[in-house]
Amino acid sequence: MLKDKGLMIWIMIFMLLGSMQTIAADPGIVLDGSFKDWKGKPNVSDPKHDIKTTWMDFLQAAYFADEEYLYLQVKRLSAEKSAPWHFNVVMMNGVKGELIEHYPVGSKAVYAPQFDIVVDYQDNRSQNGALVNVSFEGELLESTFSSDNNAKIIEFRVPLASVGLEGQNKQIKFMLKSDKVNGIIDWVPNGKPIIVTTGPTFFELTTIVFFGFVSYSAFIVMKKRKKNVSF
Ligand SMILES: [Ca+2]
Ligand SMILES: [Ca+2]
Repeated sequence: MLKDKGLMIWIMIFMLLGSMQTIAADPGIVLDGSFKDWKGKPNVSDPKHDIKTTWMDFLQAAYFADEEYLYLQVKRLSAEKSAPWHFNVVMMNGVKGELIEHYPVGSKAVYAPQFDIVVDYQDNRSQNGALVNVSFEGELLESTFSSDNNAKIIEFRVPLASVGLEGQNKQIKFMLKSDKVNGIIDWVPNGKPIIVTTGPTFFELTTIVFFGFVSYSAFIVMKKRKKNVSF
């Protein structure tokens, strides 16, 4: 009986350690225009000069998804302060929202909802950085001051609930779509969409595996003890 109590205390200590690990290791992205938090996140590169307008020319997209949001860091070739930078995040497997006709590859139409991203220097031309506005079907959802000094690199997030893809372990398929210039659209990536799976994160998974291991060990110990009862 005393031995079982001791075991219970050990299990509780392990559980506490496990939950502390989850909190300490949360790999969240902060939308602040500082990009250190993107280290180690997956990314897709895009060729330069595949669209004539250099300030619409995507170079790279890094991405990360939790249960609620798809986070993106987007780089372009140059910045243009006289015009807002508009592009779309097309949610290829979105199940909510207006289905818009797209042609990401050749002449085959794809129907998918999209977010509108507008990077705007309005009223802020003398200052460093720019506002990144995220809208869905005309409604402004997020507005964050989250670019580098000349807004060549931005970070933002889109809420997955708008397109019905919120929740854990959901597969998200998306593409970036520039505005059209001389009949050309810069798509990221070229060809198939980016696929990312929503949380739990690697760290949460580690904790779950850890818990599983602890529970299993405890179970084995209990079993052995029950077998060895001799007092
Ligand atoms: Ca950041
Ligand atoms: Ca490009």
